Amino acid sequence: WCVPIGTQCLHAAGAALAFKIRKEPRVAVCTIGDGGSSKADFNSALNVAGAMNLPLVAVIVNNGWAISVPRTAQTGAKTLAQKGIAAGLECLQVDGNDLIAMRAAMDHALKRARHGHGGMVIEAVTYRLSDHTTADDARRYRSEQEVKDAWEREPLRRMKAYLKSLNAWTDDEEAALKEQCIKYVDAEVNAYLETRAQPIEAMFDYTYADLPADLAAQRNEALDWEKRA
Ligand SMILES: Cc1ncc(C[n+]2csc(CCOP(=O)(O)OP(=O)(O)O)c2C)c(N)n1
Ligand SMILES: [Mg+2]
Repeated sequence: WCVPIGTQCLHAAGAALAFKIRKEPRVAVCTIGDGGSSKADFNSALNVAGAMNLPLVAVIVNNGWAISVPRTAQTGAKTLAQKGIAAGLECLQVDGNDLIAMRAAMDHALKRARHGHGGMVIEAVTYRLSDHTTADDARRYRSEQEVKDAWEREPLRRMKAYLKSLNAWTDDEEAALKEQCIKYVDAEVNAYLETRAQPIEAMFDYTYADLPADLAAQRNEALDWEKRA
């Protein structure tokens, strides 16, 4: 999980290369946003996956927006899936709000890659229903209507309607599941809130086997500062 967008694709390509060298029947999967698919790192990862026939599956979560930049301003490419063509990868654009279609696409991609037939790019077409972050206010750059329309295609609602049409899901089951989810989330949140604060030197302690001299000096300074505080 990386904050610098795109680098995870290179890590995934590296992992895929390791699987190949070790002859392990494993596949590296990375996900990236529509915005991230414009980054050099993403394209480099696809290139090496094609050149070395690596078991890499790149899933582009095309939710229509990269913070305030719309998909239309992101690239001149007609689809994001086609970005894999130049790299020699198989590419597929899927309705990302259709759980069953996504599952089928991933099964296909994983099977191919696991059997040595190479990497694949899957573009999942979906929509970002919320703000990008709590620091964002999406009302400044997109219409309420657009968001309202997207809610009609919201994947969980769609799945629920489908299951109900098959008599495979009831309101009671839904209520029970929601209660179970709320309990689970509350327990995790409470466990997090009870996490002890790390000691000040922790920020120096887990990156280097041998701390470089300048950081060692800063570590001492931090400890002195804490003693004085
Ligand atoms: C290299 C880099 N540049 C800029 C940012 C700031 N940033 C964080 S999220 C984001 C937009 C990402 O959009 P997208 O790839 O479509 O992903 P989404 O959030 O929509 O899933 C940007 C520009 C970053 N984290 N890393
Ligand atoms: Mg996006």
